[in-house]
Amino acid sequence: MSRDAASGSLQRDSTSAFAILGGTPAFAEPLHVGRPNIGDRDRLMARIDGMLDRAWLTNGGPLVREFEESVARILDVPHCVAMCNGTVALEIAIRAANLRGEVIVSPFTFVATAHALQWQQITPVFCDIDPRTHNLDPNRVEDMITPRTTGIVGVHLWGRPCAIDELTEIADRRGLGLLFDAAHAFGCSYKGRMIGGFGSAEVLSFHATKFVNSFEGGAIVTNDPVLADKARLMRNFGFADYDEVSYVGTNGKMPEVAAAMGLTSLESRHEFLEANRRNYEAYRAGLAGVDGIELIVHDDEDLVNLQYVVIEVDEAAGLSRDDLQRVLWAEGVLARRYFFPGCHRMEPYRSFFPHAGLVLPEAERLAGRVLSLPTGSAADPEAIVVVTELIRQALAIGPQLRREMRTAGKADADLSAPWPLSAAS
Ligand code: T4K
Repeated sequence: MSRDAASGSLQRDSTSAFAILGGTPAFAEPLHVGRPNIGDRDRLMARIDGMLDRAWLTNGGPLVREFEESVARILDVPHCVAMCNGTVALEIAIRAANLRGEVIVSPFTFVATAHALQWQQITPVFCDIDPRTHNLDPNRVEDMITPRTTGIVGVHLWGRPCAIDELTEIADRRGLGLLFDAAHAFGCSYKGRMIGGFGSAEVLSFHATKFVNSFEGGAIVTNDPVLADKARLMRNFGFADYDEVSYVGTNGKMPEVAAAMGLTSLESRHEFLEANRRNYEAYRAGLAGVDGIELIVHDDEDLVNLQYVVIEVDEAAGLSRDDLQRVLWAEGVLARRYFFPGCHRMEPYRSFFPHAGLVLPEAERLAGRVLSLPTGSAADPEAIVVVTELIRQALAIGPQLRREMRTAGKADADLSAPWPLSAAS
């Protein structure tokens, strides 16, 4: 943090005080979205020591089995099949659930959800979202069903559950498979039941940036023993025995070192949640009453992990989302436009469906408004107060700031990765 930010005297009451127009940045080091939650290092190192002593590094080792049992217990689901990452877990779940042809999915998600289908020559059919939940709008799903449709993949974006009851009813009535991408939803619940037990299967991500992480990792969780067995075989090349292969398979195995991190991370999940809650409340307090900014909310009845803090920026208040992002980046706050511009505007989908945007008005609108802000156990609460002050003060003089950014040639500043991705300092 710079000296004025650290002393709590952040003053951005004139346009020239903002770093984008020549002022001193609030943060000397970039403040990232997605800084990993690191659990107890001693516990991690002890597990890694044990792994090295056993000389059992992957292929169904004891740490992976313990991790699977722990996840299954926490989510109250009978089967957990750990994988090397969430994307491969999605691919395997899609194959194990026998989805083919066309599958209905939200365009407003990380591109992995769509890619996991397309990778297997299944066409993702993008269906518009509900602007209140950011998730698939069940009222639009039926319009997208064709004779080639075999399933629906819902995404619990930001850990907020999909319209699970409605999607289940549609899938059952129309004879479709139903999977959920629960990459954001570990530890979240829906109507008193843990996310993980809905649809034919749900898919988790334990990527470094997730609430609970195993460096890289993922899992399929399901109530269906047949699907779980299939997924177990598929993640290990289809091997049912030393010399017998029963399905086409891949290498989706989670290594022991990842499970060591996953188990350690699970042990600290209550502390991670506490940090996320503290941060979320600081954002809520700091952004209250700021015209043009809406912080996404969660249902009080549900369990949450609060791993994403997302605001919607209404351009009518004077600054567009991109203007605000440029202002924040100049200050060292690396807010992210998750999930701009929407999968349908990424390749290969934009070439396949160049006019998809016409039937996705809500996804298009939302992709222009959202901004994810730093949180997690690595985010210093004082830093969050500074971030909210920056936003508040920028919006207070929004139209003037925007005009002067234009005059200074800063309104088009590049929003591609500003720091080397491999060396996020
Ligand atoms: N479905 C959904 C809905 C998902 O969101 C995701 C993944 C998946 C499926 C697929 O699951 P995985 O196959 O990944 O298990 C990041 C993550 O890589 C990705 O896991 C996540 N969603 C997505 C939302 O975010 P990028 O391309 O934005 O990552 P990157 O490299 O820009 O990192 C984000 C920020 O995190 C950086 O600004 C710095 C910080 N960071 C990152 C890493 C890896 C660190 O500080 N330390 C680190 O080690 O995708």
